[in-house]
Amino acid sequence: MKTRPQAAFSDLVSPRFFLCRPALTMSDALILSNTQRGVLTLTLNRPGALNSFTTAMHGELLAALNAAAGDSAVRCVVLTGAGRGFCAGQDLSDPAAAPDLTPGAQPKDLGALVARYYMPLVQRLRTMPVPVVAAVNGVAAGAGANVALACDIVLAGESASFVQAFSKIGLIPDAGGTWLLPRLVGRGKALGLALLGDKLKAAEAERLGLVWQCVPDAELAASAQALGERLAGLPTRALAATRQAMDAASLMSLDQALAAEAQTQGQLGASHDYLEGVSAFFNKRAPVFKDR
Ligand code: T3D
Repeated sequence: MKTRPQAAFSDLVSPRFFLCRPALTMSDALILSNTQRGVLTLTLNRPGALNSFTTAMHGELLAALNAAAGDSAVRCVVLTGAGRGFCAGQDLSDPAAAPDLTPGAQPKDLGALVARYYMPLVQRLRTMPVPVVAAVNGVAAGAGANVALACDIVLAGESASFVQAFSKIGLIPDAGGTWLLPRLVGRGKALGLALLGDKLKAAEAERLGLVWQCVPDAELAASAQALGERLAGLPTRALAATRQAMDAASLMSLDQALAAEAQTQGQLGASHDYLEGVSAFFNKRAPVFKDR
């Protein structure tokens, strides 16, 4: 039997969520949800299959993210996994994706599956009106790794690892991997990771700049909550605009980026949070940001 350090996120998951959804029990829900002090923690909950994605889990995760996007009480989202893994990517046994191994059988349309499920998920993460933190509590493989890397800040427990598992089953990195990886670590390292599919440990991922910080496993849940609360206290609209501006600027000339910055600054300069930030600065008090 494998014994690995287990993140303590289950401690944060409130039974209240299940009580208000009588059709579900704790073990049925594929996404566990808990909000504390403006931080919504979403936990991928298929630990027996390392939280790999089924179409059903995709549906619940996207619904939870959409609900969070429309809920002004949520000022940061933390995404993590139940049990010893973060997410092993596509569930290779899900009927939607599993190849029919009978000779001559029609191949599954993986392109349609990726376009229907992974595209909207990554697009949703990159357009959330609040910051999104990935708290990677164990192995993150295939699309599971790239979903984590699509989040704004990635915290990794020291036993976490990242595997671009695609090449081992004859695929290319998806869920944004071809775009994200070279931007995070440069073309050379990105190709090395993608072609070889080796397991990258959390400490090395931090050294390469693939993740923000590697923390002791026992501290991951508390660190993610503390980081989430810090982000929740910042001017949310400006944070989302910062992500949007940086993503857009990566495809622009300097002149175009300067013009885009001026345009966005023009919008943010008319916000409550700008007035509040400047007022708090001159009055030497803590700001209270409200915009979403
Ligand atoms: O549909 C499409 O294919 C297009 C979309 C593609 C997106 C993708 O994500 S493609 C990449 C899919 N993911 C993988 O190829 C990763 C497969 N898993 C692994 O390589 C390893 O499991 C890990 C490196 C992630 C972890 O290894 P280890 O030794 O810690 O755990 P394990 O013993 O291999 O797995 C534990 C259990 O989870 C095991 O089940 P069992 O034997 O205890 O009943 C294993 O079968 C299951 N599991 C792990 N990954 C998946 C999975 N079951 C279904 N799908 C998985 N991806």
